[in-house]
Amino acid sequence: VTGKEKWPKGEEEVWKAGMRGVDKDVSDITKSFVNHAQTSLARQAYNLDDFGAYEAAALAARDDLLVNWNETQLNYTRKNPKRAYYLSLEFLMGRTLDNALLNLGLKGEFEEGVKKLGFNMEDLLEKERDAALGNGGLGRLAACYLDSSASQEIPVWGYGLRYQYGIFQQLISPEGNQLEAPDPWLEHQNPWELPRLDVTYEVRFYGHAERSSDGSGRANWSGGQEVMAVAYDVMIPGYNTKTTNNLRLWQSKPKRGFDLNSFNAGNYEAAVESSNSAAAITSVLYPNDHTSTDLANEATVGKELRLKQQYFWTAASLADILRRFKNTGKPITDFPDYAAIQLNDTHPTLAIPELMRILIDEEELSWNQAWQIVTNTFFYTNHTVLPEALEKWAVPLVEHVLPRHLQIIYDINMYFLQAVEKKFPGDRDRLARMSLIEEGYPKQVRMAHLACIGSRKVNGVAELHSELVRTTILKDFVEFEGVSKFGNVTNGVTPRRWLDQCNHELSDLITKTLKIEKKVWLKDLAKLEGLLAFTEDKNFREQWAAIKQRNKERLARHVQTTLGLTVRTDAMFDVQIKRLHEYKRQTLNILGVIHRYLTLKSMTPAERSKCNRKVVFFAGKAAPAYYIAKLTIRLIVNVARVINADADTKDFLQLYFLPDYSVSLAEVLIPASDISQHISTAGTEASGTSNMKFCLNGGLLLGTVDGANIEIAEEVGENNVFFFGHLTPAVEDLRYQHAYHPVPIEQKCPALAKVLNEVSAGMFGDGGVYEPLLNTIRQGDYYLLTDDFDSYIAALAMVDDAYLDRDEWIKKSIRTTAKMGKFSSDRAILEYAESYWNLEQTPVS
Ligand code: T68
Repeated sequence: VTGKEKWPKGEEEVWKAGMRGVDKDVSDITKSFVNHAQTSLARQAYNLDDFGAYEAAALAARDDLLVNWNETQLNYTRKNPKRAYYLSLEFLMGRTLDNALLNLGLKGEFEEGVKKLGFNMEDLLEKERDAALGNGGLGRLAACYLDSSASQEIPVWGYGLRYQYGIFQQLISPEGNQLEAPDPWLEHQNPWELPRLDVTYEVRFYGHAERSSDGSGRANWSGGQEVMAVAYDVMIPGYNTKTTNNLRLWQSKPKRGFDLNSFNAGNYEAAVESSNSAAAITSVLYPNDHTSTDLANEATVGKELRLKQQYFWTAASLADILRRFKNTGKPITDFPDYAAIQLNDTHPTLAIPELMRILIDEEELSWNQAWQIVTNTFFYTNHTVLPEALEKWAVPLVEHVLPRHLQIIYDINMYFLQAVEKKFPGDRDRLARMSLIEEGYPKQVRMAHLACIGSRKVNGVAELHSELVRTTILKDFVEFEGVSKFGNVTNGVTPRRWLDQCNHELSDLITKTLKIEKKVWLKDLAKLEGLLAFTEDKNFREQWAAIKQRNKERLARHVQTTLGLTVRTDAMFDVQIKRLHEYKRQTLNILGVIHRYLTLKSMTPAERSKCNRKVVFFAGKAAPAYYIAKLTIRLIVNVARVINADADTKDFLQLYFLPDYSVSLAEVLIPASDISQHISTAGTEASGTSNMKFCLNGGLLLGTVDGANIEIAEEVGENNVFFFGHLTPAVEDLRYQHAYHPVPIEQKCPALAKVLNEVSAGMFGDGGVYEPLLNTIRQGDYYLLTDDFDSYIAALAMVDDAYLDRDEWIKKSIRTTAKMGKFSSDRAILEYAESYWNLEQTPVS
């Protein structure tokens, strides 16, 4: 298809007369809305409630998206540019309607339209459920990158899984325990997806792999279970452009409905068994982040299902990518010139042996030809250096589920170790360290090593993290392959969702102040720097502060309506929201809160009256099997109960744990924060992305010298952030001290000892319950709370001091937002496109 060809079928005029464009007028929009209410939803003015109205608005918007989506895909087919494929097991999209209307440029028109029909847009937006197909930062990053790819007109497709159940819904029991409930997000029809029931692939599991005896290295893999992958497409509109990219999610279904033999024999359970097992593959998102499958304490069947998810998804995605490539008629050796495949962490690493399998067994290429193609196609992003989070798969399990792939992995390993041996003769330790197979019972496949050697380039997600990748987990690989393969792309966030949508008042003020059109600066975020010229403008500062205040009131209303609790808004809002994990040190924060409480209690009323008022918010989910993380939630909830009820202190300190953290909750919390906490043990948080979101919204940052905090401080200046704690190079020594020369806490950190003792003694309910949590600090203290506690408390005091000078605080807030240009995901995605994938912007013409 070139664009110059003759009209393919029928009469061009008749076709064209039937085609619609994007509805731009309010009257077209209301018409489309009413049409959908009437014919898609079978409702009218008499029985259309807010949820139905949301659905009608969504269907109207969807029609507009589809117009652009069709044009974009046709444009790509015609121009056939090189494309990138972003393989991610998680896409944490949140809600879609508001973003779709923003990107289409139709927010105002839709608002006006639904108003004419008797609805309020804000209420309708609230009716949409989050698409929560992710755990945390990694999944949300994927969503931001899709938004930026489309906005920057870069041909990127996402590939993921269509889970029936996303991340669990978090409930908090009266005792303060996290309970998990299913998230049936597909209960209602999902207007944002397009089922492609005709786009299907067969995926095989188990069976036998027999190597051919002709010396070709090929093998025949047969038998086992065959499952179908069905495509569901999600439209990804760019901001202020026609470009609307695609996210393809795979759903599993049985190859045959049911087993007729068993059915006819009257054995109905056996008849549907295989179809149940096929459907199970995409039924649920795994809720473990940063936890190896071992540590998550899963039964063997659980691990097998996760492995099957990974293979199912990579096999279907690769088959689809190859089919698209083959349609162009180019020789297979050209594949890397037309496709770059980005591996979002090691989860899609099976794509490497899978592509080898296809090229060798099906395309009949030689090993070297195949390896050449593979290593020019893949790119690998690492998101963690925590040893326990590096993915490994037991060899016997891989052999059972994917017998041919295990053969290929062993062959890759053999050729690889031969090359290492050649470069470093006789260095057996090195071979053992670098091998794809870790010795032990059972042996395990090291997925990060496989991803590394099978990729063209490897990157970390912030400067410090990328340096740690080069000097720790992949050090040997840098020595073997050269440092130029190992780069950095600092993460970014989309300013559309994380500034304009979640904080439109601030966005409007910025537009008015800079006198630059919103559609310009939202795609060129460095323009925010222009705000620096206004820090001395009193009137501007007042408007800035007033918006922050209204955002706090919006959050307070949200807490009032959802939890029935009254939050005071004449206080500093201090927020820590992220997955619960020991390395992120929510424990440090809650112990700091207790310390503040004890200090307030010890004061006279007169002394107290000079203190800052402060409200502390926590939110985040713990992996269901992560006992210590769940205990931390319980402690926070019970400390909140005591503190919020204490008449002496409650005017000065309030504490809330907001249940069921989500993208939508983040959109309310982030704009309301005065200070947010990013306090991981140095060297453990790869990047963090919420730190960027808070700062973009004028919240100041309290953090350790870790991840992207460092680059944020470089941008905004160290006097505008609050840093504390030991630095990365000290961590190893400190851990050694804890292990071999422990000093009692009473001696090392009396302030912390006092806090721990109060918890043990039952100040927040049965102290015994918390002993396992407190013991992680008393014994071993792997995350160095006793080392950082004093400097943490000192940093909190500096935050208090700074907040007392409100005018200076507002200036810091403005300076922070002004210097956030670097952290747009547009910048990040352009770096990937230029320095990694070698892609060009391909606007719809
Ligand atoms: C996060 N990783 C990093 N992992 O922790 C964070 N892991 O520093 C970084 O900013 C972010 O990635 C984006 O780069 C994760 O979120 C997971 O969620 C995860 C999920 C499954 C298995 C392992």
